[in-house]
Amino acid sequence: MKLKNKKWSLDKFMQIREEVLKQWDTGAEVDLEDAIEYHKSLPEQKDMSKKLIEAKEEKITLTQPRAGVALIDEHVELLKFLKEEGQADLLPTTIDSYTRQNKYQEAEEGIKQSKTEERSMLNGFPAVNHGIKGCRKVIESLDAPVQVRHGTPDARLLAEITLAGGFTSYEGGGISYNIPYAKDVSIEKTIYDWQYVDRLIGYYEEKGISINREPFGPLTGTLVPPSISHSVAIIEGLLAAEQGVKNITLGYGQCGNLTQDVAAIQTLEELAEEYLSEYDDIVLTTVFHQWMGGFPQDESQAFGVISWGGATAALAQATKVIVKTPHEALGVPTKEANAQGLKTTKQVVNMLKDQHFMPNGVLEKEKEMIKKETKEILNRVFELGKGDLAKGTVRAFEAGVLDIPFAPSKYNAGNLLPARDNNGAVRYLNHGNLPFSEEVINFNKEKLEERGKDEERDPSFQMVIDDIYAIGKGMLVGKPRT
Ligand code: 8ZB
Repeated sequence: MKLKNKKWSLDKFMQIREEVLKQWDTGAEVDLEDAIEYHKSLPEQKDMSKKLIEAKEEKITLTQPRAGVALIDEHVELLKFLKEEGQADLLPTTIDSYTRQNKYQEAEEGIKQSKTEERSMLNGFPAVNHGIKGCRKVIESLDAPVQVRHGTPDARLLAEITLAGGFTSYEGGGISYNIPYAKDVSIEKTIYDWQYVDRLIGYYEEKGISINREPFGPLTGTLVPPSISHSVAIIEGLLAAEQGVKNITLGYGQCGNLTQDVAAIQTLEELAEEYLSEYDDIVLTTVFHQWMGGFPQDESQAFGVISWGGATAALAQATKVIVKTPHEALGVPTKEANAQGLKTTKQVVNMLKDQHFMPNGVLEKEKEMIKKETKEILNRVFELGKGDLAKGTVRAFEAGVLDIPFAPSKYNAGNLLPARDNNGAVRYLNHGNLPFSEEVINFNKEKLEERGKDEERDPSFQMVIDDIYAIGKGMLVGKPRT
């Protein structure tokens, strides 16, 4: 395996870059020196890294939606509305599915059709096709930092164009944008391709431009135990830091139990600080994702789910919260529905900003177990790589030491079975090949037995199924009698 966790030389980066920029004709427009100058000319309020550092210092939780449409003017109008009407603190640009699969010809067709039909025929903004000029028009029209949000296994050209276009934050990673999104792309390839993205951002950083990087925390979004998503987030944070990235936001998707979710955000930051301490000048922040699983169709019920996510994010003191909309069960939301989700969240976050979740025995125990589980996983990953995290990650997926529930990728073992305990916290019903100690195994087992007793059934796969469908029925835990 030639993959290794070592900062790429500028020569190696520049050599591969030549090929990357040829993947679509807008690649030829990218000039790094011009891009650096452009970023230097942007006002401070468009700088994601700065905004996040301020929020972390002030201990406030910023709101951010998801949004993207096919055409530039309509996209600007949408984002302006979310900022003004929805009071969004940070803005996104969600990229369309063709671009995520590097199908730029199809994206071009989508742009043409959107113009004739006078409505968006793509489920996001095709940034590669719009090129640097198109991206800069978006950035210049808005008065907030804008992040690229996507789901792209090979996101190299997209990064070149959007960063040169003035975006100041880039989501994704070699694991988090592969295993939940692709069926047959190897983890070795995506880690390599994301080293390129991180090296590009490392280059900007060397020139004084700090681009924020955010691994995609929630993974498959349903019943992902915190120690799984923490392991992936910390690995991607470390791989990014090695390539010179400095401003890192690690994410976690709401599981639904308040204590577990607060413990998860706190341990994510504490663990990451520990693991990343070998790198200088890293700034770490956190992002809490409102409920990423199935949503109730009913809009009032959806607002309940959204509010609970907002409340948890605020009590956990996450640096930002990614907001859902009352249209979640239906597909891409209207701008009005998107603003409603934002305003609901802002209301709750504001009401809770002076309240903290007080440490208590239960929170401390939860934190202790998340840390233990995560460290047991990461220790084995390092061992498998003989100290090299990139190699270790590839081997860990082969061995099922890293395993993400409900993922489509054939490079994922898929042996894990998570289920909720009696309080709704996500536990390991079956830990597959995860390298857990007796203590961790027994802790999870006892928690699930407690639920089994209450429900007069043995913990089994039926619980997993019931839990997946519970929220659609208005519940968190899939209890048979409710
Ligand atoms: C992994 C992210 C899934 C979430 C939302 C989905 C879901 C996707 C768009 C969007 C607004 C878009 N999402 N594309 N929301 N505009 N173009 O991302 O609804 O919540």
